[in-house]
Amino acid sequence: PRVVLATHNAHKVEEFQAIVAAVRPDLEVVGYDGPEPVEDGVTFAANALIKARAAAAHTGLPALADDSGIAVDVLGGSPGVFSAYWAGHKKDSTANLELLLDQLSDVADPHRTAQFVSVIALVRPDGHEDTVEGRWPGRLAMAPAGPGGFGYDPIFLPDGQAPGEERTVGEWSADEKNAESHRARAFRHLVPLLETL
Ligand code: ITT
Repeated sequence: PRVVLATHNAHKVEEFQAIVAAVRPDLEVVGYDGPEPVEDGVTFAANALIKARAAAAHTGLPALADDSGIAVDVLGGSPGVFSAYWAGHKKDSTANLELLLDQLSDVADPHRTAQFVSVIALVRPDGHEDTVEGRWPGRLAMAPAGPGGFGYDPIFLPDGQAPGEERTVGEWSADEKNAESHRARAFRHLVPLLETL
């Protein structure tokens, strides 16, 4: 079976292809370069559905879309759905994570807790819709580290690492991230729904 992945973010495409290949190697994930709808939802699920519906309508294929972001507890869950544009209208990862670090400059551990969130929507040609969610808990580092990943990865310290040996996701390999991430966790919930494609 084929699905179209309704994202214009090349990092997400790469991560999805690795995550899907590990679990459903028979599933062919094709890219989407059709029109980008306006993401004006106020929840991850609403925005994921907006993107998946547009790609399903445009291609006639079952469509997957991910809407994701980082939710910082001490900021009441912000940047959340506004993660891609936190520092302005331009998608600038460095500006976004620097602004977030500035906003948390007075906040020390253990109050720097945050979660990455991914909601994946599946929209089928017959109009049937599902959403699944994955969360990845951790803390924000005081400064960025590591060349890997994208977005807020260089400042995210996932839970479960040995004290003194903690690395940001920017310092993790792609394989390590794809085994643990919010996107991988959401995808696990999606697997049973893909049986019937
Ligand atoms: P599409 O809408 O085309 O899928 P996008 O990058 O605009 O691409 P979102 O609207 O879902 O996607 O914004 C997600 C933002 O949240 C993204 O730009 C990053 O800043 C952040 N983010 C999401 N997942 C992340 C991850 O795995 N690592 C680091 N940052 C992430």
